Amino acid sequence: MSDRPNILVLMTDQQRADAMSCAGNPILRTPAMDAIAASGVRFTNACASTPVCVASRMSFITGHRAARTHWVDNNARPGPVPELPTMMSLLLRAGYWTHGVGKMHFRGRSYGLRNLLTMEEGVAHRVDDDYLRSLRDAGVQARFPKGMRDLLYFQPQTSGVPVQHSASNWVADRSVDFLREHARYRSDQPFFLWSSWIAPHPPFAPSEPYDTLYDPAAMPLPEYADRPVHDLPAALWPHRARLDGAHRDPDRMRRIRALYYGLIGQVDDGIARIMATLRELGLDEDTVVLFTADHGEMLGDHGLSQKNCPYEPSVRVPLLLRWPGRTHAGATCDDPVGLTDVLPTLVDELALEYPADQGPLPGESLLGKTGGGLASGRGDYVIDYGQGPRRGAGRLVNGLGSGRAPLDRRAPPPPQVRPVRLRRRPRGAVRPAIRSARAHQPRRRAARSGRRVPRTRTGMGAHFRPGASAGGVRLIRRPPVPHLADSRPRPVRRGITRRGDQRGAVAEARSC
Ligand SMILES: [Ca+2]
Repeated sequence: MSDRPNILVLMTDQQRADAMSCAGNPILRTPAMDAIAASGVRFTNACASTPVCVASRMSFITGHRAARTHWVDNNARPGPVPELPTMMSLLLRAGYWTHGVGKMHFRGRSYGLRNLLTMEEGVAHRVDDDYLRSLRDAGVQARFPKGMRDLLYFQPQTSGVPVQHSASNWVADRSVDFLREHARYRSDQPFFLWSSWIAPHPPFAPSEPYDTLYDPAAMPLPEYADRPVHDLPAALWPHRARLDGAHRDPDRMRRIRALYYGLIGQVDDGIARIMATLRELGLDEDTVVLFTADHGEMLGDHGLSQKNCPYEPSVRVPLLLRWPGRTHAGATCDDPVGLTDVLPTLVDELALEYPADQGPLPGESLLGKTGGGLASGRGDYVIDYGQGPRRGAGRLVNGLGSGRAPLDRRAPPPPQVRPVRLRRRPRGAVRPAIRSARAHQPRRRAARSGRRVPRTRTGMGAHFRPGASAGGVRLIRRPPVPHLADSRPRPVRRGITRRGDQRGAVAEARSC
């Protein structure tokens, strides 16, 4: 192992921590992921720094929490954009050839990737999507190559794209291409390759034959799927609606889970090909391999879907690390760790120069102990959750194993997770949210004008950025949005008849 090993990051989108056979899943078969775990260390209590796509990925590449990155959700842009170093920019400066393939969830900036082959799921990315261009070049006719969204988002689907042209195969194929090209032309230079799949993110639409890889009849039903909606925190009510009633439809829920597992199975086959290529090229003993996901998936637990909530299926992620010469084969580590610990691991192990004025990093090396683990004996891992002015911080407590248990939260608890009181209005479940949104209208106007206003009773419906300090809240003036500031008449989009539908479509697109 050289002092400048290659780095291979394998990332899925929305894969639960229990969705690997090496994590004890009795149904799912993931031999390639298992092989990485068997040759390295598996972290059993790993979680995203925040259970939201873009915010999690930004914390992953910068090593900082959301309050520092200013990415708190899937906002198209953050507040003030800090020029934080990323793991790619640090490695690029250290002489690495940095290359990305697949879904990054950022565009317009490379964040230190020298080359990037894009495959994004959102409509806005089609103009510069390398995967879609490859379909066009191959003559593949597919109207929904990444599955149908909107009203069919949580309907079981089978992709119309042949498996050899499918999105998951494309990530593996382009990763294999990169490895061969690099070994041929740049063998004297270490590489950083980030292979990133959209799967198993919904729509659950694997190509044949992965749509029948698992028998729906063998699938377990979600945990606590019959949880009453009024028992959920108000912030999670929209998630119940987005599941489209699937949690009350056992057949559909089993089918969804079978397709979810099928998507993971296809990713696993791709990982097997990438790892086989590493061995074929003689690079496997000089390449660090990290496998993880940006967050989990509720998959019907608590009657909820996707992520964006502080429950374990949403927050916990798989995390495997194979560092030849450093990790012990087949080791497991129960330390509460997270995605913000990855960059400090690279900084420590590779002696990367991290700018002193950008620190300190909140995480620490995953290899602080021999064989894998933190040197500090950390008792919990703090996550960020919520989007209002009183965003909460949660702690993943070591040893939590139940799929039902929510995370511990630091005092004061965020309003989103307080019990919902509906004694006076048992039928008015939507009214508190409506009142809350109205209550924040003056706050929004005040924020635009830069005035400081007292905090209201609830944080629902607010769009203020969090403060930099953990205990305080700082209102940051939102920059004007150009298309809203423009008073000229907007062109009418034909085919969409109601404004409400447009809002729904926007919300759908932003929720990926
Ligand atoms: Ca995601």
